[in-house]
Parts: sequence; structure tokens; C-alpha cells
Amino acid sequence: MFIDEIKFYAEAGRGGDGVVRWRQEKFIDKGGPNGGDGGKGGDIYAVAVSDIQLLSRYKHKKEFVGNDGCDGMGGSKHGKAGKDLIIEFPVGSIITNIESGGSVSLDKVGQKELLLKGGVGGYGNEQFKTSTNTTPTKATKGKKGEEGNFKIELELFADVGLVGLPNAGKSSLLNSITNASAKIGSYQFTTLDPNLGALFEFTIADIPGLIEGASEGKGLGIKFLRHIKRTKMLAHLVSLENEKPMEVYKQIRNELGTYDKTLLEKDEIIILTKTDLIDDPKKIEKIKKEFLKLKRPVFTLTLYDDASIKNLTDEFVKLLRK
Ligand SMILES: Nc1nc2c(ncn2[C@@H]2O[C@H](COP(=O)(O)OP(=O)(O)OP(=O)(O)O)[C@@H](O)[C@H]2O)c(=O)[nH]1
Ligand SMILES: [Mg+2]
Repeated sequence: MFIDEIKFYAEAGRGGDGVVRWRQEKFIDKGGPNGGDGGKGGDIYAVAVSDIQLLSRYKHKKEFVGNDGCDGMGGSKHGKAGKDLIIEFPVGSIITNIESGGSVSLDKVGQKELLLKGGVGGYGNEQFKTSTNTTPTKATKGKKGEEGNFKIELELFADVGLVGLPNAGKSSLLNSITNASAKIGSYQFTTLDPNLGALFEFTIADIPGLIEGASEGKGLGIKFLRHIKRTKMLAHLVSLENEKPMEVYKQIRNELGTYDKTLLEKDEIIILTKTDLIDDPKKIEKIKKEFLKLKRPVFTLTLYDDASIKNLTDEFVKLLRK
């Protein structure tokens, strides 16, 4: 199952304790102090990876605990530092520390962010040696690592978001112009989770279809719209199977606006799909003209005509590179 929101508690490693130790010397009960310091506790980092399904791996994970530093030893040996814990999250994750409210967004694969610092190690007795006290019996304990509760919300990064009714042909288009292999079906709500595909340097996101009333929870609702919030451009697909394509278009725009007005301000192209289902080319032209009045680029497309796909791809890339 696709998961785009999780919460967990995390605690960085504790610092190791400093120790009290003495040099072993013949005939002297206590040689000089040589208790080493404790090692630092391991930090906790977040790092971005490309796998958008990754959060499901943490479904049952309620906490992450960092590695503790080792205690100091005799012979002035310091304890080993705890190894840093690096947690992978999908690129597009927004990580919020619930207590502090601070948040960071993982925008690029490989981006690494410190979440919690490990505790410092304690001092061994050697550190307390002075000219007046040559046999200190004091050592200090390591400090606890930082802790916190975190919320991770995934908002995918894509250049283009495909929107439209179920069956509009969104996943079919994604598959034909990118490397994606999204599921396609002649029934509504074939797509249950978002899919990403790459078209040259651009990423295209295919999300589940929207229906009238989606903003009130109808169909799969609008919860997937968060994944097109950060796109540069929307591609709105309207199938010419619909008797009244303009009405359908307006319904979907209405749902988008109810979710977030800024979606309506994004650049948008309109793609009239399944033109093969209409025999009369004049009828297609008439519908296209009606849509052109909206002052947006309008394309006609059928998967059965390679030229229409190529034309769309070329124009798409031109618009995105602008
Ligand atoms: N005739 C015709 N059928 C098409 C065309 N494009 C897609 N289809 C068919 O339309 C149906 C729906 O396609 P999908 O790509 O799954 O539609 P979707 O918009 O992703 O649908 P949801 O995932 O349910 O939102 C499938 O049976 C496709 O084979 C086209 O250009 N012409
Ligand atoms: Mg689909």
C-alpha cells in the first residue's frame, strides 16, 4: 500500500561514560589517572532516495533509536563513538519536528539533513588531573542524545501533474510518453496510488482520477492532490467519450480549487483524449475551439495515432523548457 504520511519518535545515541582508571605500576597502589573519555553518541540523519514507495517500509516502525557511544577505558583510551543512524526517506518528504515545529523538505535525491545530535561522551578521570590533585576519582557520565517526535509528509516532486476523471487516459498517456508502466484499465479508479514517469529531464505524476464531489470524499477523494501541489504545470485530460467535455472539465477545476486555490493558478495544458472515438473530424475541431477560448494550449490525442503522441510530447517539452 502507498503511504504518504507517517509519525515516529526518535532518539539519538547516548554518549559513553568517562571512567576512573589508574596506571598499573609496580609497588605503587595508584599510578596516575588514565581513565578515558566516553565516545559521542551517534547522530540521526535523514537522507532522500528516489523510491516513492519507501514510507510503507516504516508502517509499523514507531521509533528509531541511535547508537550509543562506548564508555572510556583504562590506558587513556577513549570510547568509540556511536555510528550515525541514517534513515532513508523518499524525495519530496517534508520532515517536521512536532515539538519544535521546525521542518525541512527533502528536495533532491542524496540530500542529507541532521535530525538529532548524539549526546557527548563523559570525561574520564585523567581529564580531572591537576597539579594539586594528582589522583582524581571523578569521571562524568555521557549525555543523553537529543530526542523528538517527527511527522513525515510526502509531497511528490514532479514537473507535470496529470489530472482528470477516471478513465480519461492519464495512465495510458504516462506509459506511452515515459518509462512508466502504470496499470491501465477500462474501469474507473484503475490507479489507486500515484505513479511517476520520466520524460527527458522532466518528471510526470499520474494520480488517481477525480470525480465531482471528490473534495467531499467521493471516489478516492482529493487526498492525492497533495502530490501535484509542487508541480510546475498541470495537464488536464478530458476524454471525448464524454457527451459534454467542457462541463466535465469545469467540474474537475472546481474540485481542484476547493482543495487548494493555487492549483488553479498553475500553468495548465488541456489534452482532449480518445479522439479515435469520434468519426467526424469537424466535431473534434468544434470541441477544440471551445476549449481554446480558455486561452490555454489545447491538444488532441489518441493512443492509436503516433503522430498525435509525438506532437504532444514535443510541445510538452518545449513548454517545460521555457
Ligand atoms: N479508444 C481509446 N481508448 C483509450 C485511449 N487512451 C486510453 N484509452 C483506454 O481508456 C481506458 C482508461 O485508461 P487509463 O489510462 O487507465 O485511464 P486513467 O485516466 O488512468 O483512469 P484512472 O486510473 O481510473 O483514473 C483504458 O481502457 C485505455 O485502454 C485512446 O486514445 N483511445
Ligand atoms: Mg490511471
